[in-house]
Amino acid sequence: MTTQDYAALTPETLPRRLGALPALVERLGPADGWTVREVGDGNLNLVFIVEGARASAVVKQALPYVRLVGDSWPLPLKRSFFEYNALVRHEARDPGSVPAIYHFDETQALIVMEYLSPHIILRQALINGQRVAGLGRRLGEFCARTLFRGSDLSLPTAQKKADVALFSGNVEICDITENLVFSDPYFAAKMNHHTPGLDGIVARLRADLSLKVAAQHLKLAFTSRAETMLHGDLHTGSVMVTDTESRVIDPEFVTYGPFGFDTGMLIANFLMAWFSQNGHEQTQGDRAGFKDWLLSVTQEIWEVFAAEFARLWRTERTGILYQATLYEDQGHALASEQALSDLLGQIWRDSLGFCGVEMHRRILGLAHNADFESIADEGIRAGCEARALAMGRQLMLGAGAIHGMDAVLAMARRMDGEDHL
Ligand code: SR1
Ligand code: MG
Repeated sequence: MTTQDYAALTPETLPRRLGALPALVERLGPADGWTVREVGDGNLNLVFIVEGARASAVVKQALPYVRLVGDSWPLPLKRSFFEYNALVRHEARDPGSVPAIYHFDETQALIVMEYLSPHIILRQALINGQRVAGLGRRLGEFCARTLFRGSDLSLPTAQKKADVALFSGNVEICDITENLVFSDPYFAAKMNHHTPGLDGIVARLRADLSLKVAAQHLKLAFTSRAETMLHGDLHTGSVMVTDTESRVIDPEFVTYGPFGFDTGMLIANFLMAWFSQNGHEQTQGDRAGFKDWLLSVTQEIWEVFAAEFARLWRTERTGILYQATLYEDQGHALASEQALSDLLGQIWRDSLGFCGVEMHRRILGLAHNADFESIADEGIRAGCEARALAMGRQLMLGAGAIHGMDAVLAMARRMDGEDHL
């Protein structure tokens, strides 16, 4: 097969084209009994739920262009290969954290995987005001395990270098992040859009030269510091949940980058969920308890991340960095603890910076999030977004002086009562 053999699936063609695939037939039963729905609501891909007599599965297929924009923006199918490889590594590094993979077809750029049911997208749950038990713990562990175990702290050096080389092929996807996250929000880029009432604060942010410099320092970190395998797009739309379970999906933005990128993106999306809650109230204050829960989850993500990262440092530090031969084996365990503390401090500061740019780009750039977009009243939406924009700026410019999540949450609470329009 060549790439010319690729054809996008439709609900009508899927049973005929995949009806002989053992990965599907053996699980679902014969294809003549399948019902197929296309449910993709993301920015890039087709997602089909295939229901058979015995079970169901998901078929995710890349499109050769950006779905959100259309075929004027081509995007290579190879991102499916990178996503598959990332999922395999996530499963190995944090078993049970991602959907089970049943089949991968590189030519058709499709992955057949477990249908998570009755899961919904976490972002929608947070808009609905639904709590998820164990969410902070699960996401904190996922970040620590995948980030630690994908790095030179853990991997044999040849394997880490091979993976850096492998994932460096995900060029066009990285280009999206490099432009949409780190540059476009800070000038009037063509595809940008924002809520009309934000014009004043947007003009102020784009005239803020320190902010532009901070954004480019962060971009330099993203492009040059190949510290670990990132999920690369770890927002609340990349997590599926029930009331008690959470799974991470959709790592097609995988690349090697700084430890703090995934944690920063994730924290940003919880803070945006929090700032958006005033727009989802039915009666004034009826989201107060839920907002407290959101901040407690944000805190738990970081606390669990740091604790699990430290546990792995003490028990699994088998890579080429900070070897035990230099520290513990010399009776210098205290120096190892100091190095760990320094590294966690660096990851914290990086996380705050990445958190800030993510908050900006979801409000000013091309790809917005439903937390804010689903607030019908533009005036209320603009107020919520303005607070998030102001907080993003403080995080980017003040990262070095914000010592701990308590300070971040206090800042969010304070800003929630302010008018930044
Ligand atoms: C053109 S793609 C826009 C965004 O969608 C993806 O989910 C990533 O977040 C990307 O930045
Ligand atoms: Mg995605």
